[in-house]
Amino acid sequence: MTARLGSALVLATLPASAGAGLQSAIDPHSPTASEIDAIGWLLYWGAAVIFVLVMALTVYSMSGSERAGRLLGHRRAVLIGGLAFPVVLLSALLVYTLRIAGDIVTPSEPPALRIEVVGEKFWWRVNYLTEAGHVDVATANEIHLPAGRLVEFRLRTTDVIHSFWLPNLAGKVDMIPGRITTLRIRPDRPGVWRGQCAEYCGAQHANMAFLAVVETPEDFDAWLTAQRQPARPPAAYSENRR
Ligand SMILES: [Cu+2]
Repeated sequence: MTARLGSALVLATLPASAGAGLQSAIDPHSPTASEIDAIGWLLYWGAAVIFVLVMALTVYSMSGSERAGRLLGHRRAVLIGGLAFPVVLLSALLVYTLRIAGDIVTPSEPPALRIEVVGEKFWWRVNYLTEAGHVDVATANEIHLPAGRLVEFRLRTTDVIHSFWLPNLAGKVDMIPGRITTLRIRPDRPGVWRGQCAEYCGAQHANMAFLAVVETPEDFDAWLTAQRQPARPPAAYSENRR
């Protein structure tokens, strides 16, 4: 019990920077991920304040003081604390989160690039699309993105439900058989982040991970051009054939 309380206290005092990492929702690197991060911290601190308040009132109610009994046992206290307060607070939170969800889903401008990601058992097929929607270049388990550019992901699956989750850059979006879901991401700077399938999809689900490599737009264009070239056999292979 003491150990659990100790680790809870350590968690509570961690600075926000402690979450910095390869795969972390509290180390956001896109406007969308920053908004989700802000909702997370608001809920975390809001819940912490309400918890402390409720515990303080509980202790006060058990103190045996007559005044506490009069105040907390009054009908008005029950109506305000038990009904009005949660209704007002939860309604405000609903409006706030719906507004952010609207910002995330509604495109503010046309995307600079469209990428189709197909969930397969148990890997990720990544198709870079031309303006006409044809496959330009395809990769597996690695997604290259240009920093500062808005990218639209078209997410689909060929088998079961998977969930595309790249926490440093966006929230998770399900890939549902027979449907195409979309997600828009504007990575803020070059870097490498890790994503994974967030919906149990079978025995190898835990191995269904990918890397997102965010590069400067120039490096990204060079990478895309190189990918369009026919694959060359490795040097060792050509030597063996000689
Ligand atoms: Cu999966």
